[in-house]
Amino acid sequence: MPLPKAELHLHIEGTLEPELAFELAARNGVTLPYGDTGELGKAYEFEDLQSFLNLYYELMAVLRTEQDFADLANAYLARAAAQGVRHAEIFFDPQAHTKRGVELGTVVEGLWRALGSSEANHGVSTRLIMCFLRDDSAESAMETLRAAEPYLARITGVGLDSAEVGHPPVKFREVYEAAAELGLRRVAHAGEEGPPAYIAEALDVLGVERVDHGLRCMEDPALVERLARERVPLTLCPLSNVRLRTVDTLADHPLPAMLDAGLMCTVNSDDPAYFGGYAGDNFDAVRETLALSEGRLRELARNSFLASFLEDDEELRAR
Ligand code: ES4
Ligand code: ZN
Repeated sequence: MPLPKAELHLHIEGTLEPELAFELAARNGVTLPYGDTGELGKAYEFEDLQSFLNLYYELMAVLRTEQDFADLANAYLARAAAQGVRHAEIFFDPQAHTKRGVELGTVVEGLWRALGSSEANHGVSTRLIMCFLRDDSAESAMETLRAAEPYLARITGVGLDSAEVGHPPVKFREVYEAAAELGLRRVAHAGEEGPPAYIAEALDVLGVERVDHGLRCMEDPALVERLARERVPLTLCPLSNVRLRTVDTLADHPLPAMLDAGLMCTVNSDDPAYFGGYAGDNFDAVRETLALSEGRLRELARNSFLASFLEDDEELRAR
């Protein structure tokens, strides 16, 4: 039995497996610049975040209809459930779809076809978090927030993702203020490729409740001390860090040092179809390669529920 856990850092578009990409391409009459899954498979060797994002955005071309988004999310939920995920807080990138002419309503309603019945079908409770692309303008993010107002019953929070360096959190100050006024929870990617200062800025300027990645906090001892004292959850993604070369090898991952420093760490999968594993695979990898004790693994699983946006009663039922 895999350890029950919550997944807090998962981009639904990053769960698009090559087989499903080709199936949807055929269904929608979309031509991919790869002949078959074998040829596509060779494109999964990444240099850095941007080289991954290029493929991630390219393959999204196959996602066109509500049913495509429903099929994508159902495939993810089935895999997650098999690896012990009881609760998933799922990111999606509305601008990556609206800029291709796919309406926000198609994305949200399509995802909801799967998420709305996920507890019954997969035994996985869910939340939806809408991410703004930080390499697009703040104006575009604000328009996206306004366009999402009819769907806010289905959206728990906002996040910030895509190319980090050169796009500091402060760029989105007004957008996050408006999101807070709408009652939305707030998270942001910070300290993946960007400097530790972006982590402090995400907390102080955007008011985030969790930091996605946060890995580079380890370069700033005063920041580590603050994050530990304030019990700020960090949603780490070990296999992602290896594939995007944020760490040299998994054996070099700072997770054990982060736990020893008292940081509230969680282990997540980020873009599992691209980085070689789902939530359980990430747990297995750190257990084996970083030699984490059973106590540490239980701590990581417990943190995932404590750091989730579940209400207390739901959280107790999920774990
Ligand atoms: C992402 Cl790994 C990562 N970092 C930033 N933005 C993203 N969007 C999808 N995956
Ligand atoms: Zn991410």
